[in-house]
Amino acid sequence: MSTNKTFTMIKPDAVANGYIGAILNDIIKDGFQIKAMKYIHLTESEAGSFYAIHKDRPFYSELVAFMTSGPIVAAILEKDNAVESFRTLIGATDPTKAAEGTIRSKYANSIEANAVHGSDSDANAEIEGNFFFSQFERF
Ligand code: DGI
Repeated sequence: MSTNKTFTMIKPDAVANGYIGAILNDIIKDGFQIKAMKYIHLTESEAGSFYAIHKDRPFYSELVAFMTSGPIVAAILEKDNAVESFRTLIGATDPTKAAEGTIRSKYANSIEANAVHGSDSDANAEIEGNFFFSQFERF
């Protein structure tokens, strides 16, 4: 994956609250193109592997439980400067600290149930996109 790609998930809270359409609309209106997308319910093992980087943090088991509590939408997105641009669009991890108008400020409930994931580096965008999608699932 080149540097104009990022990876996102619409998390179980936002899916359960009916925000899939609104969030995708915000993403597309901001100039991102969807290169791959799927609607899935992660297993504990899949969520545990995806968040393995956080396995020593105190909230790891709660995070895995939350991410397996319902279906998610996973997607690869393309735009110039995608990683940074998407982090700006979603806002801070804690929605009470997220700038007004950002996706997390509009749709998130808490620091854990924070509506969306966005890769934090080009290297992680590639790893995360490869975790979910084969080459035949990309456009
Ligand atoms: O890159 P981010 O998703 O903005 O944030 P991160 O990489 O620091 O953390 C990954 C996810 O872990 C985050 O989206 C929600 C969860 N998380 C982060 N900090 C906390 C947390 N969950 C709980 N319960 N408490 C935290 O302090």
